[in-house]
Amino acid sequence: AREFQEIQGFETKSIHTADPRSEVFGSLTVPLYMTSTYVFPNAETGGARFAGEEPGMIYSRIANPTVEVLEKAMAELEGAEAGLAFGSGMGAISAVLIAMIKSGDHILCSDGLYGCTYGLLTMLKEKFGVQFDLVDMADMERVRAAMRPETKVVYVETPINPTLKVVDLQAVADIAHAGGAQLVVDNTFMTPYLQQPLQHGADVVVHSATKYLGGHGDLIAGVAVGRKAFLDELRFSTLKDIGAVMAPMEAWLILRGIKTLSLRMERHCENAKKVAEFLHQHPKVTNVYFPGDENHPQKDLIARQMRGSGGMIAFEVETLEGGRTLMNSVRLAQLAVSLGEATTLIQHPASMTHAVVPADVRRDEMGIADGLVRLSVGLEHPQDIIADLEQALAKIS
Ligand code: HCS
Repeated sequence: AREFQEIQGFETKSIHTADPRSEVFGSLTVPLYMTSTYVFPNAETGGARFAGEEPGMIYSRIANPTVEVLEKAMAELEGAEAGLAFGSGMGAISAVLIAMIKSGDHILCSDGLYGCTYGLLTMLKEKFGVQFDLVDMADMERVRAAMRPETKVVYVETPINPTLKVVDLQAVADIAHAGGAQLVVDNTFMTPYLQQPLQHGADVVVHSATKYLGGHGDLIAGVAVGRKAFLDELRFSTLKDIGAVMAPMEAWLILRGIKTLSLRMERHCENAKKVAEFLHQHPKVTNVYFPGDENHPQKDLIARQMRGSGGMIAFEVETLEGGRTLMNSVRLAQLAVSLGEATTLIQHPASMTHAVVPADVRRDEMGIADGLVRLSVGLEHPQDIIADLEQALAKIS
C-alpha cells in the first residue's frame, strides 16, 4: 500500500488503502487468497511462526492475506493502530467483550442496544456471572453514578439501534477512563466516513460490516479496530480459539464496497433527510426519530461528533396494527432486517431485531415502543421512496 501519511482525504484512502502493489501480475484489485493453510518452506520456519518469532502466514483462522488488507484498510479509515476481521458483527462484539472481561466484572451499556448484543450480555450474565446495566447516556450524572468498581467496559451504540438516540462519546469516554474502564463503540450505523469514535476517546470500535461497509446486502461480516497490542492478543487468543473469522471472499467484497463508501453515505444521508421531512409532516406518523432533524435537541453534539446524520430513521404510527399494515403495504422498500444497503429496508424492532429483549426492558429501559418501525433509507431516488411510503401509509385505516 502507498504511504498514507501524506493522504488526507477519506475518499482517497478508501480507494487506495487496498492497493496491492506487491502483487506479481500487477492486478489493480486485491488478489483473493482462497486458501485454508500456508506451506512452510521448512520445519524451522513453521515452528518459528507458531512461536511468534517470525512473521508469515500459518492458517486462515489466524490470518489471511486478503483479509489482512481489509483489516489494514479499516484501521486506516477509523484512525486506529490495527484492525481485526470477523465472521459477523456479533463475532466481533463477542470476541472483544470476552477478551476484556471475566466473571464478576460489570459492563455499562447505553440504554439501547441491538437485540443480539443484549442477548449476548444476558448469556454472559447467566452463564458466566458478568453483570451489565443499561443507562440513559443523555445524562452524564447517571453514567457516572452507574459506574462500579467492577466496571471494565462501557459499551455504546450511537446512534442507538433502533431508537437513534445520540450519545456524547468524549463525555462517556472520560467517565469510563476515570473509572478504569475501556470504551467500546459500535459504529455500524455511522461508518468511519460519518463518525470516528477513536477520535472521541473510544478504545475499540466494532462494526457489523454486513451493513454500510459491504453496502450491497450480499454478505455477513464484522470488524474491530483499536490498539495493536489488544488486537494482536485477540487474534492469537480469543479470535483464534473462538474461530469467528471472516472468509477471504467477504473481505474482498467489503474492500470493493468501501471504495464507494463516502459516495454512498452522502446519498444515504441526503435521502434520509428528505424521507424524514416527509414523515414529519404526515398526519398518520406520530413520532419521528432522526439525528438529522433541524430542531434536534443535540444539534451541537451531532455537529461535533458526526459528519452527517446517516441513513437510519425510526418512526411510529398510531397503532401497532397500523405499523403492520404499513410494513405489509410497501412495494419498493423491502420488509427485512439488516440495514445500510442500496435497497430501502423496513422492519419492526419489537417483533424482529429486538424480539429477544424482554418486553418490559424493551419498552421501559430501551424506549422501543411496540409500534416503532425502523427504516434503512436506501439509494433509490428519494421521491420513489417517499411515494412508496405515502401509498403504504394511505392503507392505514
Ligand atoms: N443487526 C441487524 C440484523 C438483525 S437480526 C439489524 O437489522 O439491526
